Amino acid sequence: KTACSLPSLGMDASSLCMDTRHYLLRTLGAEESASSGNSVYTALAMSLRDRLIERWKTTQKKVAAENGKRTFYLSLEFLLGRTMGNTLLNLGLEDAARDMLTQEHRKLTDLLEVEPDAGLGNGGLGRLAACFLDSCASLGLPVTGYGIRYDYGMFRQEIRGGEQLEEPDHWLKNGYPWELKRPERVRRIHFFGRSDTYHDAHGKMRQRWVDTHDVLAVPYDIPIPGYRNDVVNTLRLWRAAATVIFDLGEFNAGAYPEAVAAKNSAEHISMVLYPNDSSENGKELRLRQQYFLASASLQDVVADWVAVHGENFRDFAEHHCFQLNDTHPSCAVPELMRLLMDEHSLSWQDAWDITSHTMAYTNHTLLPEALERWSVRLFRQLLPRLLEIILEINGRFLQEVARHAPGDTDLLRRLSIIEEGGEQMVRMAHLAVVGSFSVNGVATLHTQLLRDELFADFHRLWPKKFNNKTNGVTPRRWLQWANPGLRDLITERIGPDWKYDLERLRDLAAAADDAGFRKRWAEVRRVNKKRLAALVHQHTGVTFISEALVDVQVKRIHEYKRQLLNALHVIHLYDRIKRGEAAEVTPRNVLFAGKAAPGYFMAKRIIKFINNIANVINHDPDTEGLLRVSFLPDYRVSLMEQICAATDLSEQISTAGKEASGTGNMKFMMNGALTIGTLDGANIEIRDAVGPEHFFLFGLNAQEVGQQRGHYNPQIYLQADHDLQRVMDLIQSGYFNAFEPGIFDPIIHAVTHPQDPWMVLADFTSYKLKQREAAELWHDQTEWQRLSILNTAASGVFSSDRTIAQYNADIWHLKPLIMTP
Ligand code: DL6
Repeated sequence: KTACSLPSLGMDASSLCMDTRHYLLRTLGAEESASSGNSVYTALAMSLRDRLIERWKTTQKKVAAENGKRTFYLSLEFLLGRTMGNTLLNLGLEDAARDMLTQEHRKLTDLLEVEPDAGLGNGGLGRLAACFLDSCASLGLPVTGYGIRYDYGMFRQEIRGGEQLEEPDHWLKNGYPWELKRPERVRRIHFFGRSDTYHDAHGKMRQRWVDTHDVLAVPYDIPIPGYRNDVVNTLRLWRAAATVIFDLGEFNAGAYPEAVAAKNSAEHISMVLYPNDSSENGKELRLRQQYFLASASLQDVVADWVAVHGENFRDFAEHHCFQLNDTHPSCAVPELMRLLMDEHSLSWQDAWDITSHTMAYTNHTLLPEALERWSVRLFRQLLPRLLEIILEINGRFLQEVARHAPGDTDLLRRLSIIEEGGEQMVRMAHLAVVGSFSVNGVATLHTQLLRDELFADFHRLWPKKFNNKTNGVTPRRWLQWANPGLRDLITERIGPDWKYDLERLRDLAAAADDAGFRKRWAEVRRVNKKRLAALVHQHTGVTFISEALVDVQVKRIHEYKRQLLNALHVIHLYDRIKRGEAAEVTPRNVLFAGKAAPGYFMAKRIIKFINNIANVINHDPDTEGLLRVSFLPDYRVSLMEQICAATDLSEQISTAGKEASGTGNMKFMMNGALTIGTLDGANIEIRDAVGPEHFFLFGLNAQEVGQQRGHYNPQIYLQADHDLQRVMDLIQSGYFNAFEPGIFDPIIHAVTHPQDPWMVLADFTSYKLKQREAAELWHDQTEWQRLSILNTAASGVFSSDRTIAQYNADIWHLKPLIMTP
């Protein structure tokens, strides 16, 4: 019997107010009259966290009682952004919090701005993981996320003199009220040492990993609430810590820095997120991070199993699935083998049956430079026991292939997990494919290209392993939260059911022909655009033209995403204004944002190029009221929440076949933007959903891009388009770099070179013509708003709830939790 029991927490403004005051005054020790925004934010976060914890506990009890299958989503990145707004929305406490704060003469919007983004990811892949967690919880699926708690997330970007400067992102400096440290669940991770053969108590010859240098993995749990269903799942992030803080011998000898060297070196593992989006990181520390995550997470899951079932692993595979978010966590394959064989005495065959029936791999890129390979030499040094297991997996796999295709040594060479030739390398994608029962791409075209090109040999071997799961985004954050005006207008028109089933947005299509509704739709969008204009002005000094088309390309800066194509078009618009065609140019605000990987020279030069163009255009009086160009610094989740609600034209203009899916494209569509895009990634499915006549399609398709390879001649396109020639002449003349001679030569060289893999000039003319169509349509506001509504109405299929339901139906097979009140 307990001496006292706790009442359950109230979900109204006054309970929230009491608790927030309690934390503010009694826990944080703030002054009633002069508490800072940060203290109030923290106090409110703590009261919300209490409510999350209540539901978290019941969810955990339910999961344990049902003893069903569970999925573990392993990812080096979770790009959560801010958490308070999402928590208020999902718990249904938004109005209560607003009322409470109004009484205190504070605004919720101000308080929300206090929270730094948790930027533990680079871009699409990390944000997808965050959307998936929201959907899993909202669908009541028992899914746990496992990641790394980086001390420093994605760098903060500043723009100075048009160039990107990187600043460390110390997102934890004021503490993070959404996490709970779980010191009782610390795990020990091995590095270095050697593999040792020994005889166990039964005289059986076994392997063990000895003489290791160990690091501790300390878990921090973040609650992930579902949407109004009382389910709270877990995101468990690991932080690295030293096994011994101090070397007392060194310390006593006066060698103070040396005494803490081991601690520092251990803690480096979770110090910082590698900021490369689409290229290999290739550094030893990165491999340490990958193994650290895989080992800590698997040990955690295996320990839970052993606590209940002892050493009986017979049903383990039926109860677990590990979804690998790209190859980054694919050390999980040999690590699970190691744990089962070395630590729990299973035979190779039993361990392999379990491993290869629990691992599932998602591929997110076809770009060769992003496909991870680690040198065998590094593996041998850092993870000797793992390498031994990988080599054994490969040996057995190649024997199977040889039986299947006798004498085909070229096939063996192509399929091998170990790349031969130069320095031996471990191909992580091959390891993931061989070790998994499911391999999926993230959009129809991408999966097709995986089957036909990247993994063609594997696909011939195991056709059933391959499947598609087109990405999606959570409509809670990306529509309901980001666009409350639209949310309320939609609900007023079609009722609230769409909030639980986004496909119901279809019911909105009929409203596209209702003039009164269109007017209100346009009005909501106008308010959003004003808010975005204020933000752009605040951060760049650029004043947007009111009522003008808002044309947006925000995403990582990469040559394949072709911000350059957009920039060339902007110059073309400027050129038209300057040559006296101002009357034919539709007023337009062009917005760019995105970070370049710090070591990616061309991406950084593209940022400089865009900023210089913006500077020239915005200061030329001839462009007044016609064209504004801005580069918004430090693109991140919380900025996108404002941007996507205010965009008219969404730029999805990658070279066909290069963008695996894209997810920004979906966020824009959901919020009523029209898309100009190539037949790439999920654009194809967006166009199918909204109808081809409502999508501005241009450019070569993936097949044509493939056919041009080796024969591409940009000069042909240059000579065929007078406008393009003028654009290139203007750049070449130094018009945009008057005092910085030669700085854009690399850009000129890149787009005019026959080796340009991104074929920028090939698509310029069709892009220009489609842009003209879009600009003409803008003048017909009735039609534009109609198409805007139709875009939102057709966007239901891009909810990550649909994506997750498909993962569950085809790969995970989890039983949803039903929480009884
Ligand atoms: O699947 C999420 C996201 C896709 O939408 C993007 O198209 C794709 O570029 C991105 N991939 C990466 C590459 N990382 N790796 N490996 O971020 O994934």
